[in-house]
Amino acid sequence: MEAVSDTTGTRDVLREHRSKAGAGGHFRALQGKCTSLSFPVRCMTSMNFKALLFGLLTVASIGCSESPAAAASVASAPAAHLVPVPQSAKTHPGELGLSAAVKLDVDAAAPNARRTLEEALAGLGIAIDDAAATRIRLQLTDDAALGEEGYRLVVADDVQLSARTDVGLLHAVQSLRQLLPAQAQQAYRLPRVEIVDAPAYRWRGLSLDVARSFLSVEYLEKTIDRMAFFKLNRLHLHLTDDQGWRIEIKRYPKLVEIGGASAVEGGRSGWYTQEQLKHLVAYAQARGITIVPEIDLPGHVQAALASYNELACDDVENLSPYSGLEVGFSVLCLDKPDVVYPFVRHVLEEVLAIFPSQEIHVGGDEIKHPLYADFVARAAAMVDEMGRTAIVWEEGSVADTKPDVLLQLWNDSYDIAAAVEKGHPLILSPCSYFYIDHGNYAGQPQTYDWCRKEGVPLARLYSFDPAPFRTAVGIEAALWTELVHTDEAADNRLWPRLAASAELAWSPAGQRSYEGFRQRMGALRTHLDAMGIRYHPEPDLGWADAETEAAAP
Ligand code: TNX
Repeated sequence: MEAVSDTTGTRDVLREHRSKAGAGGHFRALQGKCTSLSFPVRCMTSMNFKALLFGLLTVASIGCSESPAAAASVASAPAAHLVPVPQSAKTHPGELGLSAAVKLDVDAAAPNARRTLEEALAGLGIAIDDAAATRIRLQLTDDAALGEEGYRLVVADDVQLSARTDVGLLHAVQSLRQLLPAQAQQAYRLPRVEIVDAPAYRWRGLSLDVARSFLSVEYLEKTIDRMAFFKLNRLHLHLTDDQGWRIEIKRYPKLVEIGGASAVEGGRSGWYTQEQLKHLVAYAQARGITIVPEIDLPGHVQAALASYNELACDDVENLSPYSGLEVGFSVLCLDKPDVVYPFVRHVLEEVLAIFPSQEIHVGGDEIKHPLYADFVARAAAMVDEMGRTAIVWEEGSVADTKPDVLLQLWNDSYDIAAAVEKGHPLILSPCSYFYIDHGNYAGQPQTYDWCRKEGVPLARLYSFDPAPFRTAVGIEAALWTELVHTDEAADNRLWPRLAASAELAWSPAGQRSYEGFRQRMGALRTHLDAMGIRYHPEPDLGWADAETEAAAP
């Protein structure tokens, strides 16, 4: 049973769960409350821009064009529609024509940028030919101002992309893709632009819950490609929960044999082999994305308890797999440290051997237990000893951890001030903006509304301001899958909202405006179509005509 709150809710839950105990059965009830109200949240009333939209869409020019004269003179030239909007962009008169072939000149130390560019050109039917008139140059430079991920993109008489790293060049290539059409054409026209760009935040993420309902490796690959197009760089996989355990742990094979075979009711079961996960890690890395694994502990562990009953406190056998929607009822038996901590260590050792990510998520949400803070401190210290840095959900701020432990904020009103004072970096996922299991519009079928009863429409998400969070490292949208059981439904919840989230994390506040985003994103629709995305038919972008079956689970 869940108490639905008003505009920006906290997750007040009375969770009741029935689990079988031997021949009989018992009930456990636990009252949890995600607490306290101190952080101010901007509650925008839902806006309706439909009437304005089509007029605005016709005014197609780059959001940050610097000179009015240049803007006027490029009126007939192709427009630069970029999402996220770059830090700075100057448009110049005229255009650069590209024909059937280009000459490539690529620094050997940028293999990922090269491959991405070659694939993009091949997709457009543009050949690579040393004798071609126009050159595209990818160059590593030592311009410290660009940072690790920044880049310059200049379209003049040829196309010059430069950056300090392969990742920076990858981002430059993605911008070039956005300047080009999505489909092959006879000839191409590029606007003459000079872009200097770098991200506002180093953490630009998506959290995907593959535990409630499984998502295939193929779907994750597609999602990685699409994320890269918008310069997102962290894919957080919520690999374990009550309803399923999705990561093979060789030392504990029953975790996937039993825990991988269940799912939320109506959802998909399944699990990933370690080989598949290593493949995904490499696939993502080649696209500038780090996969961040989460093993949710010490709660949300029914799938683990069902697999290895000795991890539970009760002297029971055959703890059953769980397929309901409740949360907060299962916990590792913290009164048996000799059982629990070796288990946690062994699991983490295998997880770390698969995922090179510096940050490793150990969960820590929605559990009340006298030994909770002790557990979080020990788990975070374990990760630290293994040379990595722990992430825990906001509740973990009660634990005595090193200040470099990252906290992931998810209740808008959680009192995080003391943790910020201690210096903890924050990943921002306040639910009334970034829980995209909530509706694209109020009342969307198969969506939650416990955090915000009007759902999380595109305009609402875009209105978030990360600036007040002094220690924020970035933003992460979260797609929980209790109610998302197909790839189509996942696409519908993710897009276009994930692109808005990418812009908030990448672009400086001074360049952002919802009107500008609507124009630029509206113009990228053909790219989303080309990528096969089953996006929400978002009226604010003029996409209401899009066919969708995705309201279904
Ligand atoms: C809260 S956010 C949860 C998840 C649910 C989600 C549903 C968090 C740390 N816990 O377990 O899936 O709400 O919106």
